[in-house]
Amino acid sequence: MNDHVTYEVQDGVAVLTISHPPVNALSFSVRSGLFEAAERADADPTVRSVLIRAAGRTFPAGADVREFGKPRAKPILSTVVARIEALSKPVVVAVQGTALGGGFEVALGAHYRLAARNARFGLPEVGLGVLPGGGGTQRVPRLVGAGPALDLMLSGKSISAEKAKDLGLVDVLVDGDLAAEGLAFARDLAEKGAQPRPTCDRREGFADPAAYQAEITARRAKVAKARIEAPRRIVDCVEAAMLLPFEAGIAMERAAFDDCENSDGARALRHAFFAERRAAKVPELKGASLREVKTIGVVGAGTMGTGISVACLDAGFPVTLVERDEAGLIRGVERIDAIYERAVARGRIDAATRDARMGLLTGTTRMEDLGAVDLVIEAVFEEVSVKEGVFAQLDQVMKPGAILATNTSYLDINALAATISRPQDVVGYHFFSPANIMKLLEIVVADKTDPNVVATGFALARKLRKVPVRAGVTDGFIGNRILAAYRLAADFMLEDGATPARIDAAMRAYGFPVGPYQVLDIAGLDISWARRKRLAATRDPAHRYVAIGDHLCERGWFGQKAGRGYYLYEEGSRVGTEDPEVLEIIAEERAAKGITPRDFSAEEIQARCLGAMANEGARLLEEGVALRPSDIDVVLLFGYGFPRWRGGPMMAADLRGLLTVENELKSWVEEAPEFWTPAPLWDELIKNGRHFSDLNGD
Ligand code: 3H9
Repeated sequence: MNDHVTYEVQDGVAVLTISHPPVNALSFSVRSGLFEAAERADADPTVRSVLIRAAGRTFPAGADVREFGKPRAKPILSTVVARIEALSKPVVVAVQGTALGGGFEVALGAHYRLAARNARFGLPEVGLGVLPGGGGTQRVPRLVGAGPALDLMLSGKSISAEKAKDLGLVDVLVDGDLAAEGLAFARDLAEKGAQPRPTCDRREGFADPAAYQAEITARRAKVAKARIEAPRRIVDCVEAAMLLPFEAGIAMERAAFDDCENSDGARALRHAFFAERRAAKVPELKGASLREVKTIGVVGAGTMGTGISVACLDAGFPVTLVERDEAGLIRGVERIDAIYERAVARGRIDAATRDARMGLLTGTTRMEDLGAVDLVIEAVFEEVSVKEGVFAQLDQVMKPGAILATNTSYLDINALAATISRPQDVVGYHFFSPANIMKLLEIVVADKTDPNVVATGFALARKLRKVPVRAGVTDGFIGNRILAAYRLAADFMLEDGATPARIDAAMRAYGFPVGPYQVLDIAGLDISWARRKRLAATRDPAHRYVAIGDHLCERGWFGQKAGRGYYLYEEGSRVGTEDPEVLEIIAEERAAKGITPRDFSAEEIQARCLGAMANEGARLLEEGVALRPSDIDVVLLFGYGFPRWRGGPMMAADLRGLLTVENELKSWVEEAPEFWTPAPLWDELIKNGRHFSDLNGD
């Protein structure tokens, strides 16, 4: 029919094959091809039944998300699905891979569904801030009822083909040749004189109307406070499926989809989806020849070293873990063992998997044992002299061509690399704690890092199931530079009249799981104190400096682990309460600087924190530390709890309006010119009517 949908007739079966790599997304050409092919099959007197299948690795993984937010060319998906469903001959689909979103909806338009046993089905639209828009909200409940339908649509999680069959969404599981089985099934249907079996006419899912309605009521309560609109609209549509005629339900779904598609939340979530994938595309990949990484060494068996080891073991790498002394090594191995024990206890892995992974771990106190490994990740104490010592030792023992990655959060990797004979092999891998769980991996490229080493890092990150982002060398790389700006903006407000609790509440209201002072208390105030002390010598005395955190640290109030920090913690409690003595310290600091305290609304707190982050992001772009604005967003989304439905600080600035944000920054300049002065990039974008997203380069 066109390049993306072919039509052929075999043994009286019209075979419609979708071919639109890589994931057979249902873009305009696929939709129109399917529509025309359905018409043709209906009209062709030699055709007695129809098979819809997909070439390549997967049945369509959904609508083409790149078309979202733009006028959609007709036929729209729900028209295509309705056309397939209305065919006067039985229609069979054969599903392999992941039938997601619109792909699943196409399958629901068919009359019979075959699936490869390892196929998966899902309705992930909610993760993009929308709802199934190809009739899914009306057809799935007809087959399975409200509960399972809402599980699929509200969680966005996919289910196995077996589960789909148990629920009644799939008719037959296929172990052998799917295309051949599909063809045979369609031919058999024709021979038996089977009739179309449109899903829109089915009512199995409505068998118990009271239970259906009870499910709706319960879910409606659950999603009442959702931060995006889609979950509420999903519940409304599923309710309508039982109460309204099919066509009216479809119209309601359409209207809800349109509303959600153009919301800020959906735009931000789409941005996050593509930003994550874009981040993996770095210039070093072009023409790279990857270095082989089959074995990994980790130096340092503290929290980071053990977490990194688990991440590597989970990916199937043999890991040699090095610690200075026997006692430290034993503690480290015990920590790893405890992580796996917990995973078994929670049913995430079985005992055999744990044993296999622990079997890949070798502990040692001898650096020479790293002589044969392909990659060493150094995760020792964050102190230049300690790291330099380890680097010198590694330089002696590592084989030529092995990669030396440092898990520093702040230190100058160029300087570190310059201390050894092979700076080209040195790269930064900035993991986030807990390193076996947190998705983000900043890959820090030093001046002399060999591009092949960078490319190898990106390939490895995929194996470790991390989201890698390229960063240049600077104090704190991307994430901690933005974090420092965020905290400074918060500290200024603290000094000017806000309280930790007020700032934290405002940022939680924005969507962060915890506020900046809660994070400091959890992470330990001593870490950022060490950084401030390190930078003290080079700090310009004219720059505004807030010493409140230092005063807490001087008292040993390092946060939760010390029982007090910005908040007070009852013995063993992780929930802090406001500490009058901290408020006293803040008041004294204000008095010493002659500041008259004033109120800050939640909106102002949010605007200042976000403005500071975006401005720092603009500086990182100007300095070339970040390749593109969306990389900064990915770092904040995957490493710092930035709410995904806000898209990240750069996207949030785009959505708010660059001129608005820049004007706010300008209005605060007098308070701390070195901090609040907008980076020149703001003006450059604004005067050309551009946004940060225009710099993402696709
Ligand atoms: C929907 O269906 C709405 C309907 O109900 C109603 C409509 C009216 N569109 O992830 P990968 C690209 S909403 C466009 O690296 P994997 C992706 O960007 C949709 N492009 O592979 C990448 O491009 P590039 C509901 C898409 O093997 C390439 O394909 N569906 C889409 O790790 C490979 O992707 C979803 O939300 C798309 N839908 O994972 C499913 N999907 O190479 C979204 C992928 O240029 N997709 N691309 O960077 C996924 O979850 C994963 O891609 C999948 C494969 C699991 C399928």
